[in-house]
Parts: sequence; structure tokens; C-alpha cells
Amino acid sequence: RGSDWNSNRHQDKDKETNVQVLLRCRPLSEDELRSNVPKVVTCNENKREVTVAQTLANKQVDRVFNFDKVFGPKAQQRSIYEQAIAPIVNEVLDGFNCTVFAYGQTGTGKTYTMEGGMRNKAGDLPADAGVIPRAVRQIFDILEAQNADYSMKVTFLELYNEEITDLLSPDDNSRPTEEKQKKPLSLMEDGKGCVFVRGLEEESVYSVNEIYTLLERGASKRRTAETLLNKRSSRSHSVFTITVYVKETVIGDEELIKCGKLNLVDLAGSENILRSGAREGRAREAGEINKSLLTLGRVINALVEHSAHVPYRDSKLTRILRDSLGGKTKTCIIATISPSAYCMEETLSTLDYASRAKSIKNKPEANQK
Ligand code: ADP
Ligand code: ZZD
Repeated sequence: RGSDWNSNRHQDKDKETNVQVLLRCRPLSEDELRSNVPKVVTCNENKREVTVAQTLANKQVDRVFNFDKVFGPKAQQRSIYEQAIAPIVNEVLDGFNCTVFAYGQTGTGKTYTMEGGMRNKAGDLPADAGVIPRAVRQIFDILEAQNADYSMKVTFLELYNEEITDLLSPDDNSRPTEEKQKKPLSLMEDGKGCVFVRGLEEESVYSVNEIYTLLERGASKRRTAETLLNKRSSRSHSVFTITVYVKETVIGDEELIKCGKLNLVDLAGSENILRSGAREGRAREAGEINKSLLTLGRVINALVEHSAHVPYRDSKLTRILRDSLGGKTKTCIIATISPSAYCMEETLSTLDYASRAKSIKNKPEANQK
């Protein structure tokens, strides 16, 4: 601890903030409505409360969970973005690193929340556009409005079975389809203990449309991988990262570059945790597939329980996102659930997991200039 004269600075530096946890419940699908699937989840957005109606031994036992924000089935993409994500993007432009994770069972809306539906017209945001296209749009809008001198880089990777695939690497059509996917990238550490993916394509982008072209490339690469291996998307993690550099105008001849990074993470379906290891014969493969998700859970537990050892190094995902869990990055988790009675077990497990994550503390620090 420093002496009095600089104690303010220290206070600032040591300011801890909790991981923000939001809960989103999707609506019942048309199919579910048609077959009268019973609902067990009630959301109270004002009270930031989610209730699961549970019947045990003929008695109704409700379970209630609280979050930093709760979005019920009627919540629109735009309103979630404006209330929960836009403030985070502003922090990125102020020079902070920020991470948004989507966590939940497959089919509950992680990809819908993070990416959203297809775009209609070039440059236009469709109503169902998710966090990624909206964040990209907001960043450009703000920087253009400020007439800022900026540059921006994006990366988009998929982590499946502890192997990293670059979703932005240019297509190499001279090779057969099976080979195109096979270029696993490795993790490296720089001198300061920061982890990076060696060989990952870093694309500089200068307009919203350019990013959309890249997103299209990523989405199409992922679709190819998906057809080659069914169910891949529910078992894989995708990480979209935008790094923004803004030149600061300063008096004198000093030039400062403000840098901020935004990681947008769509995690593998949480059901993969419960089911891992249960698969006979293919257990090893199943174990490998879920190593990152299992380790993420263990890291969260270790942080919540203030354990001396946090097993970041045990998986690629937790190595890549180490700073987002207990580090200097501001982190937000969006937990997604289904209202259906048939999903209750998974829903309760997601709510428990997300509740625990609320007590993780990070120490956000703006990047050095
Ligand atoms: P996940 O990524 O968690 O597996 P998806 O994002 O693929 O789930 O969502 C499953 C289905 O439900 C998709 O058809 C998606 O469009 C739809 N869906 C998810 N959340 C919502 C929502 N909040 N409003 C309307 N449709 C949704
Ligand atoms: N969720 C869709 C992609 C999918 O699974 O294919 S929607 C958004 C973020 C990252 C990658 C793609 C997208 C997506 C898109 C769709 C089709 C072609 C390019 C990009 C999208 C959705 C709304 C606005 C912009 C981009």
C-alpha cells in the first residue's frame, strides 16, 4: 500500500468489481406452444428475479434466483443490447478489456443472443441481430461520430475438442474439404504471461461492411465444420474478439494510443458438463470435448471459494480467457434458459452455476498507454 499522497490512485487501481450476471429466458417455440409444453419459469424483470416452479413429493417448492439483470421471454435483442451491453462497449472505448460470455443449455438462445438471426440488407441491422453485430455497429458509430483516428482488428476462433480453428483464415480451395479444417493453432505465452493464439488471422477492418464480410466468412466456415461433424456447434466454444486502437489528441508532441479489447464468447452447451464422462467407449473423446467447459466450472468454483490454486492452465478456454476470470478484464455472463418443464433439471443447474459466478471479483484496469 502506498503512502497518503497517492492513496487515491491505489484505491482506483484496487477497485474490485463483481462479474455481472444476466439471465435471459427464451420464449416457448411455436412447436412447444402447439404441443402445450408446460412452463415452469417466471421472470420478474423489475425485481431481477427468476422463479422455477418445482413439485417435490406433491408439494410445490419454488426456487428463486436473483441476478444483476433479468430478461424475460418478451425481451427484444435491442433492449438487451442497450441495457446490458452498450455500457460495456463504452468501457472498451475507454481503454478497458471486456468479456461477455453466453452460458446455457443447447437450444436456449446463446447463439441467438450473441449473433442473432441473418441480416437482411447490407449495412442494416435486422431486429434480431445479436450482440456481435450490434457491438461492431456501436463501435464504428461512436468512433465515426468522434471523428477519431482509430484502427480495429478482429479475430474469430472456434475451440472444439481442445483444438483451435481459425474461423477467419482465408479459404484454401486447392486442398480437399477434410484438410481445410485441419490446421489446429497453438497457444503461446508472451514474456508477460499473456496468452495468445499463434498463427491466428488478425484482420484489420475499416468499415461495418468489411466486418460483416468477415462474419459471413466465419459463419460459413463454421457451417462447413458442422456438416463434417454433426453436433459440433453445441460442443464447441466460439470467441469473437475486437481490438480497438484510438489515437488520443494531446497537447504537445506526445502521442497516446488508447487500446481496448472486447471478447464475445459463445460457450458450448452446458449439458455437456453433466453428460461428460457418461459416454461409454467414446468417453475419452467426450472428456476431451468438455475439458474446457469442465475447467471453466472448476475455475469459477476455485475463485468463488478463494482457493489458493485456480486451475487456469488445465484447458485452452481458461488459458485464453484467464484475465476475464479474476483478472483485469470486466466480465459479464449472460446465462440463457428455456421456460419448458422438460428442461427443468438443466435450467436449475444453469441458475445455480450463474448464481455462483456472481461472487467472482475482477480488478478492471485500463490498458497502459
Ligand atoms: P443455443 O445457441 O443456446 O444452442 P440457439 O441460439 O441456437 O440456442 O437458439 C435455439 C432456437 O431458439 C433458435 O431457433 C433461435 O432462433 C430460437 N431462440 C432462442 N432465443 C430466442 C429468443 N429470445 N427469442 C426468439 N427466438 C429465440
Ligand atoms: N447466427 C448465425 C449468423 C449463424 O449461426 O450462422 S448471424 C453474426 C455474428 C457472427 C457471425 C455471423 C453473424 C450473422 C451472420 C449471418 C449470415 C452471414 C453473415 C453474418 C449476423 C447476423 C446479424 C447481423 C450481422 C451478422
